[in-house]
Amino acid sequence: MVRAFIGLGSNLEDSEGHVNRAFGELGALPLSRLVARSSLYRTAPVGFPGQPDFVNAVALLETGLAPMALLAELLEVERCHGRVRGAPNGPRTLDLDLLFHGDACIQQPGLSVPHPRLHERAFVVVPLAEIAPHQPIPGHGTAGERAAQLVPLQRLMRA
Ligand code: PH2
Ligand code: MG
Ligand code: MG
Repeated sequence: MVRAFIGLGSNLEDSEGHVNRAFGELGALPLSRLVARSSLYRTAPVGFPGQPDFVNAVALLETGLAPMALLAELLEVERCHGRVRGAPNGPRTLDLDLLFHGDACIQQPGLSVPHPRLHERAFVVVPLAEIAPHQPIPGHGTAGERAAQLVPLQRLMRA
């Protein structure tokens, strides 16, 4: 079993509902248990302006799924939430990003772990730091240290 962190994001339809349901679905994945969930955060869109604000959060799973098997499960959960792949960084009903899978370092088509841009994204680092302040972000100290360097986020709902 390894600890896997998943970033959740939604900015279409009932975003809070999509993210809250996704926590339950992550915990029900094969060989997996939901260990922690962050609060929900309301965040301004990054990288593609003019779209609705996001609801973001981070989940910690304990899982026996290998990285590619877990990725396939995440894509299937996204699909069940009506995810349609449009513009990169564009609006979505549900985005589930594999941030860390134990201490695996993976560069494969369709999967880069640790997630390559996570250290610059407050919408990932701040909820990650809430549930795992000591989690290392390679090259950037711990999640707690990195969060202190980024803008604070508006907490929408406590876990
Ligand atoms: N996801 C993106 C691009 N921009 N901005 C916010 N605030 N939250 C996101 O989850 C997000 C984003 C690509 O996945
Ligand atoms: Mg994403
Ligand atoms: Mg994604």
